[in-house]
Amino acid sequence: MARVCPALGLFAEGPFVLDSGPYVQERDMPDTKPYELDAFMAGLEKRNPGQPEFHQAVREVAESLVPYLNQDENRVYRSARILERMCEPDRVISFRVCWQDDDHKVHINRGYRVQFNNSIGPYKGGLRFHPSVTQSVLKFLGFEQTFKNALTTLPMGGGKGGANFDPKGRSDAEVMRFCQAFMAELYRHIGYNTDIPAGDIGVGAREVSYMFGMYKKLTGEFTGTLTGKGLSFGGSLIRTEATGYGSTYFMQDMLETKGEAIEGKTILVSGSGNVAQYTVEKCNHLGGKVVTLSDSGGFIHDPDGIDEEKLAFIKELKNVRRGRIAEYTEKFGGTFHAKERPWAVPCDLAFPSATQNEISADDALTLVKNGVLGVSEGANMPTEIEGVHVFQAARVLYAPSKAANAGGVAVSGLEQSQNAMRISWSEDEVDRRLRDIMRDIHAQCVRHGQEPDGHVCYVTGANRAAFNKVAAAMLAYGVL
Ligand code: NDP
Ligand code: 2IT
Repeated sequence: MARVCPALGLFAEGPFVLDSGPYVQERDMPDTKPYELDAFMAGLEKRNPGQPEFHQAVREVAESLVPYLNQDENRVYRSARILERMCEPDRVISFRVCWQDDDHKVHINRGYRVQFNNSIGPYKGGLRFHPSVTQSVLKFLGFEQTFKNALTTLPMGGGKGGANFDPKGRSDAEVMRFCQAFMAELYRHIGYNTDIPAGDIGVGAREVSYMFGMYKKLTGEFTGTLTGKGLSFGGSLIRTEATGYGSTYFMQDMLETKGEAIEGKTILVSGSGNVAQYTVEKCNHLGGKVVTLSDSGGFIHDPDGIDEEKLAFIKELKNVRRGRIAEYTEKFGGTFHAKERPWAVPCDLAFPSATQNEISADDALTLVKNGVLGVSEGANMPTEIEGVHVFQAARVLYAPSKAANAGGVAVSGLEQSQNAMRISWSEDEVDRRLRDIMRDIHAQCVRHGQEPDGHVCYVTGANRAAFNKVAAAMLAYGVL
């Protein structure tokens, strides 16, 4: 009887024993037909009609995994249909959110929580409030989150949620009423051992605080069920900074493999929210020069660089006054490019940090033509799949979002640990742990993504490393 080790390869005889007991024998692997990518995707698209973002996220993963799973030593995964199971969320919860605006007008939004996969820990992932939120968007985000969270080395499953609510132009009181109405339904589905939401686009400290307050009131319990909380009620130092810092740390690690550094580099950042702001801050600390930022109205280009003083203005503009990026040029000069993205500005490094599909294949070609060295994705899935192929073909140091932006959820995991222990770590302690986690994710990508000639495909590396971890747990549980 051949024994099969999913992560380590095929052994000579005897059943393969996972860490804790269950084993898989040849007779239990009846169905080991190799995958064919297009047929696999056609099936997925048929089962999930009208969900293009979800299709795109699965395709990017399947491109890395199909050749891997078709290796003979990995037939145990094929037989157990782990990939198919990973593409089906555990459940999708959808609910009505009713609230009144300041003029007493009644509004109805749709709220969701996609609990994607809890094989290696409770569901964990952010909430997005944006008019573009659909089930497809949240399924793509929940699917990605499962892989991302596995890479962090922390025990977190994948989930995502949100609503098609547009916070733009809404008063604090309206945002508060929306958050409370949203939580009045969501609270029954979450908990510190089941599902732990956090922020994402349109959900920052203000919204997490309103939601946490409502959760606490409804349950009568003070637990760490949301992360990204305020520092006086269980939040972690460095959580606000973590995604931007983490994506910059990842770029540092990629550059180091080529004997390069961030110092002296010209850098494009898109977005101007949480992730973008702290990417600029860390790049500045490391001696880089960031020359762009953007919002949905367009981008600003400041060839002199967005230094600390200018960044302080951006933080006040975006986090307090909630104004438009165009205002930057009125104060500091430079140019504003309405309805454009920054990718045609010549640069060494790019940090897309706004939203999905903000880099097309043409944008990627322009970046490559201009000699871009590295791309680190602060946003989730900011590059269209054809753009990913451009970066891969040009052998750019290209970090896909599930590796590059995992620092945010990693520090959320550290916030949960601190809440469970009822202690608070210092800024240095959390930042040191974040740095170590990002280094570890980089090492996992190298281990699983290095090609025979030494080139590292971070897409392959991230997808295979994360798959191995989640798949081992799913295999151990049997057919569920
Ligand atoms: P914020 O809400 O703080 O900022 C979002 C920024 O992106 C704003 O500048 C916004 O501009 C811009 N943006 C949003 N949607 C669009 C759009 N459709 N077109 C153009 N610009 C757009 O969100 P975050 O900074 O938290 O999130 C940014 C990205 O990072 C997202 O992809 C998110 O999923 C990802 N991410 C966030 C993490 C976190 O910890 N916050 C962790 C990991 C990933 P405008 O104000 O005009 O809408
Ligand atoms: O996409 C992401 O990883 C986040 N929005 C952060 C999730 C979290 O739970 O901190």
